[in-house]
Amino acid sequence: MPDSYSPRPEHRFSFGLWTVGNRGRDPFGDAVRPTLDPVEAVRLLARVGAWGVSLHDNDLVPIDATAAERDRIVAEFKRACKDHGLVVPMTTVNLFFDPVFRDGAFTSNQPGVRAYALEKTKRAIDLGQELGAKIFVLWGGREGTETDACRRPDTAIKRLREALNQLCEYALEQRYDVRLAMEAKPNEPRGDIYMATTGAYLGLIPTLDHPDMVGVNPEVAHEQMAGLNFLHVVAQAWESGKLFHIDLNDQMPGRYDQDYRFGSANVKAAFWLVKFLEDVGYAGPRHFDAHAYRTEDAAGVEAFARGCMRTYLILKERGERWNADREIQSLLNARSQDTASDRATLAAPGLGYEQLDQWTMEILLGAR
Ligand code: GLT
Ligand code: MN
Ligand code: MN
Repeated sequence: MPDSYSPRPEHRFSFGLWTVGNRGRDPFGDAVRPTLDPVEAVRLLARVGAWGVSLHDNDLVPIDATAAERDRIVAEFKRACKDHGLVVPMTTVNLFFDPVFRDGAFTSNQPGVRAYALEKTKRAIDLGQELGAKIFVLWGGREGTETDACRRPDTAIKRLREALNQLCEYALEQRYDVRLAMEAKPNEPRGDIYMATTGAYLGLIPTLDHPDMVGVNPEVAHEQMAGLNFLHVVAQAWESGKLFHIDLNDQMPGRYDQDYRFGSANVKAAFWLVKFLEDVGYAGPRHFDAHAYRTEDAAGVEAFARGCMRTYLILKERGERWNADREIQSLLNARSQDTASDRATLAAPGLGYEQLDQWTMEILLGAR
């Protein structure tokens, strides 16, 4: 039964093919779910009420496909999206799975690897344009080290900058309507990844030849892995006009990259995040980059996908309630008239944040 927490296209919820298609493989255990054909994934996403589907080049087209196979697969996928009313808001490139990328793609010491990575990425951008995607994500999961004996890290940064400049040049030459969104992660699969946090990318972007074309795609779990407050990361990206895309999921502190269902681990952090995105009017995709527990079958995967969106919408409604709560608003504004100029008067009153936080908890727990 649809209710007020049911997803609608205007909510702009999207999922990667790799998320609902995740087979539950981990470093210690094999797949527990069968391969999900991309067309099947589109059907599933339409059924649960998603608006968009995103993909890596090789989620759709196998890395060794012939040109004819590629065209057939892409045409079939486009038709499935059209038939089911799904859009492709974002695409990306897989620069981490194949052994050729074992020591990075754009930052590799082997010029042949760097050239191959650049070509593969250009083809992936072409594919994105064919599917109508205006955002192209780059996650440099293999751009890192286990030992820093391999290269000077500033060399890696220079190589990365060079690659991004060439990709922007390519998009401009082709007159493509696309912007790049850089995704950071501190580690995993590499011991250390060069661009460890979104803040690192926000520092790199102004040094590029076409900084306007490049922004960020922060992921909840990745910043939490680095021990950061994700809301503050997102706020900085937003405030500098660089929040091009966002990866929503969840994570317990101090763990490996868990990619849990959105809001399932840190409800309060998820609440502030949803409230922020809604309050500022973020208009981009609400993209879930997560996967179902390894214990799940197809029904569990569906419950996972529905749960991501439903939790978002519940938190959105709680945020509206918070904003409309008179007591909360008056407590929040209580000190904004404090214009006294002497230290003692300014330092005297308590700020009421214990009460404010408790009221927040009560809204979240359904008691207010
Ligand atoms: C991979 C990674 C994600 C990235 C994807 C984009 S792939 O699953 O864990 O965080 O967003 O390359
Ligand atoms: Mn991600
Ligand atoms: Mn992740």
